[in-house]
Amino acid sequence: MKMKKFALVSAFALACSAYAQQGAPTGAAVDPTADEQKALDALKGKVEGVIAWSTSRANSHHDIWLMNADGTGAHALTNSDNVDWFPRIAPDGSKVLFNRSKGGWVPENDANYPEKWDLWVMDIDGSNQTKVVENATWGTWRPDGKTIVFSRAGKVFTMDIASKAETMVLDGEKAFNKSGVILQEPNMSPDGKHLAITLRGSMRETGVWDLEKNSWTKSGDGCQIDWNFDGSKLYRVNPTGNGGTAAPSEILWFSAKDGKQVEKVGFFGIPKNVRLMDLPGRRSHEYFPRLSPDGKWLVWGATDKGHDHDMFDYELYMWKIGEPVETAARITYHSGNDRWPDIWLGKVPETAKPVANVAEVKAQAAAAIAGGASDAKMDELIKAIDRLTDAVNALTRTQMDKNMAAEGAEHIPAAQ
Ligand SMILES: [Ca+2]
Ligand SMILES: [Ca+2]
Repeated sequence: MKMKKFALVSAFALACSAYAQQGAPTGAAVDPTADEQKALDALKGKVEGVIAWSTSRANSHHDIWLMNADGTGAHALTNSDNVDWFPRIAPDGSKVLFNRSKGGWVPENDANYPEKWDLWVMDIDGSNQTKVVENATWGTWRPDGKTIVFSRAGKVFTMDIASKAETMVLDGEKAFNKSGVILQEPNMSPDGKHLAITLRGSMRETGVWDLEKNSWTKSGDGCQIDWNFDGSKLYRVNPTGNGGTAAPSEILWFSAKDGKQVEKVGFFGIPKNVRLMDLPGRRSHEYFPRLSPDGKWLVWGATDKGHDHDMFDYELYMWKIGEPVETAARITYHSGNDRWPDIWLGKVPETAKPVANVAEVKAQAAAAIAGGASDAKMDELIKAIDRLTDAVNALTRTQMDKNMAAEGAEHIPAAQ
């Protein structure tokens, strides 16, 4: 009897833990504090562009969403049972490349298993979702917008999108003469000569691989190492600084010369000039740093508690580099998971202007009427309704054209 009870309890525990792993919390919208609202208001009109990111707010399996770079106009681009994340906006702003799980819930911890993921591309309005690479993760664009770079566990490839021709550019096990090396988030320098890589698996560090000299320059610990727009800077997450309730975390940046990091982080600590962002206060567990294409803005995600990239309540921030830290504006207000922002500056191509989702606007309107809403939310709502009205007008015009054509077709024979 005891054994039976034990087996039952074990089965229940197993079922619970399996259930707990099936997705991220969807959470609920929250209001800005007075200080947050002030920083958000100050951001308005200062930056034109869009931010794509991955969120669980409407779907525990994460969709890709898009918003204006000042935090307004947030709306979903994807809506699938698969996990969609790591969006990267094309250099011309017309498309988004992203990771999609092959089936249902797959945690970000499994990014090192390429057999669980494919790379997809869609237009910036969410249309034309197309699979571009099988069994791959960490897809990024080359500056020409015609080639992508991606990872398959221990190997890095480039692929010409038109011909689908793949070229292996780095084999981690051979390069480091070590089995089980994982090449995570390989970011190619703008000149194509270097790869900034986060090593995982049997090695654990960040650094730069020189593709011509076949040599490695270690950056340090941490993860998510990447280049600025002209390759003159490297930036990454480091396990130091304030950290919310989880491990310490801050964003560092370094000068880069010939692909090599100039300032060193080590025994003597961290030079002051390489500290880029370490928010004061609780929400300081920073990850997913991304510099804008002009190098002037930093967007990132941070939690005030917990660490898991795809489960905890990360919120996104925008900051104009060099301005006082108080001007860092929180641009998402939702207790669901918000991760991996990418920023593109400019005016989104007119033909691909995002249209608000009807159900989303309806829900927002109902919530605003029921509970009152902040000015920022009302602004967002009004803009969403405007976009919806435009879309309905366009549809009505199309239908009127069709009706007139149909009537014309009937009237012509009648008049004869
Ligand atoms: Ca921090
Ligand atoms: Ca959040």
